[in-house]
Formats: sequence, C-alpha cells, structure tokens
Amino acid sequence: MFCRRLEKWLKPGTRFWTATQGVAHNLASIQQASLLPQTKLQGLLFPFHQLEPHLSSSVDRGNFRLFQPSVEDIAKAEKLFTPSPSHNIDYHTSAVRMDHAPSLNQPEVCFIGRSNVGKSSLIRALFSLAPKVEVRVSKTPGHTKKINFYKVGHAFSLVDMPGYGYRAPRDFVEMVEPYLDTRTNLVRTFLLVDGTIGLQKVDMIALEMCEEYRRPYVVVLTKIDKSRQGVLLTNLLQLQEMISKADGCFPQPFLISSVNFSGIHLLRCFIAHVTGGIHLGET
Ligand SMILES: Nc1nc2c(ncn2[C@@H]2O[C@H](COP(=O)(O)OP(=O)(O)OP(=O)(O)O)[C@@H](O)[C@H]2O)c(=O)[nH]1
Ligand SMILES: [Mg+2]
Repeated sequence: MFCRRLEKWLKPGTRFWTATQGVAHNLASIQQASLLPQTKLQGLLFPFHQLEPHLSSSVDRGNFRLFQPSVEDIAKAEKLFTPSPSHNIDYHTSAVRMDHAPSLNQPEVCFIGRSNVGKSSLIRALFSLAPKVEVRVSKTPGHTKKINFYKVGHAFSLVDMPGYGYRAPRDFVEMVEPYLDTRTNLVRTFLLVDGTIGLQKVDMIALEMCEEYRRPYVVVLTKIDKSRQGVLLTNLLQLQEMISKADGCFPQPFLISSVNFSGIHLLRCFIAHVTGGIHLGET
C-alpha cells in the first residue's frame, strides 16, 4: 500500500538534484529513497518503527507516533526544501547579539542544543536538496558562536543557534535566552539531545528554559546511527519520561541521523507543517 501510494505520487519527470548541480546525499529526496526496499524505506522515514519491536509491551507507544504524515505530505514538504527560480533557499545573515538579529516576517524555527550535538549537521541535512546553501559544520565543539539565519523562500526562516555547555549557564544568558524571550515570529524550537549520550544536566536547563519562556518546543534525538540500539532505547525512554512531565513540549520525540538520513524527511514535513507551509492531508 505504502509503495503503491509512493509510485502514484512519483510521476515521471519529477526533479531532484544531480551531481552536476551539486552533490546531494543519495537518500536526500523521497524519489531516491523510494528505490530502497519497503522495510528500509519505512525505517528511514519513521525511525521509531525499527525500535518498536524492542520496547517492552508496558511502554505506551502512542506518543511516538502522533505525527505520522502520508508519503504525499512528506513529498509536499520536500518541495519547500527544494530551491527553484521562484523559491530561493539561502543563508541570510548572522548575529552575535540579539539586537543584531534581522527582523523577519515569516514564521521561524530554531535549533538549540549542546555544543557538538549536531545542530549544524542537521540543518545541512535538511537543506541537502539545496546543496549551494553553505552551512558550517564544526570540527571543534563550540564552533558556532553566532546566531545563523537561513531563509527558505517566503515560507519560513530557520535559525542555527550557538551551542552551549562549556560555559553554561553563561551561554544561555548571552544568546539563547534573549532569543527565546524576544523573537516574536518564532513558532517552534527544536531542542537537540545527543542520542549516544542521552539527557545531560545542561539539556535539562535548556528544557526548563523553554518551559519558562512558554515557547512550544520539540525534542530531537540526534546521531541515532552512532548509538547502539540498547543505549538508544534507554535514552529514548528517559527522554519520554521527562517530556511527559513538561507542558510546552510536543509529546513525540524525533529521532534523526544526519549521516544516514533517518528521520530527516519526517522532520522536514513537521517543519513545513508547523510553519504553515503545507496542509496535511487525511492519513
Ligand atoms: N555519526 C554522526 N555524527 C554526527 C551527526 N550529526 C553530527 N555529527 C558529528 O558531530 C560533530 C558535531 O556536529 P555539528 O553539527 O557541528 O554540531 P553543532 O551542534 O552544530 O556544534 P556547535 O556548532 O559547536 O554548537 C561533527 O563531527 C559531526 O560530523 C549524526 O547524525 N551522526
Ligand atoms: Mg554548529
């Protein structure tokens, strides 16, 4: 059923990036990903499915699958992440302080998290269908000291926040707090947690901060390709427990790998949805 719906959507002539336009990841588009066997495709689009059989039957699975768009919706969202002459996707500007931040009218989403958690890598993966967009990825932790703004046509803007942790809580006070406090067009904050390590004290501070500023936020578990399955499950359940006690957090954590592309298509769809760029069909 899943494959038939996919085939129907993928009409001949659908465009995707080729080597001559820049090198995109070989699973960056749903068209390329659809060449995978169905179980692998399901795992790529909905990474939680692969973990599900390993969860104890006493675990409530409902919250892991709240956002489960159709493949058509995922494909619709992908269009927003694909540049065209009328839809420019590009780095916009950087700011070292909030009073240098550009005033933008479109809805905005931001990515916050510890240094090295994978914020910039995730943004690069999200933008992999626009390979000309330059997203800096650090080799050394703490590289991104500026707030970096990217514009996705007129649809939304996306913000890569400086990593915190080495000088916490000072890092929060300088950059993240003023941003969360004052950014009026911010519609969703994505709080990244390292899937290989799990929740750290500094992640808890960030979570409390999102609660305090009453900003709707979503937790993203990163680097799932690198984490052993048992470790990932433990970290996921610990996270789920925390989320269940939070008010402003979306109950479903998103699992992603910027290396093998697991969960990237789903996250693109969620971003397109929360910024109002697409309307989800009936699933
Ligand atoms: N295996 C694996 N490595 C990742 C993944 N995402 C990021 N990394 C690696 O983790 C390191 C840090 O990634 P960044 O994206 O620079 O992290 P950041 O959160 O932007 O870091 P700061 O800018 O310092 O705050 C890099 O060496 C990445 O290659 C992932 O999904 N899987
Ligand atoms: Mg970075």
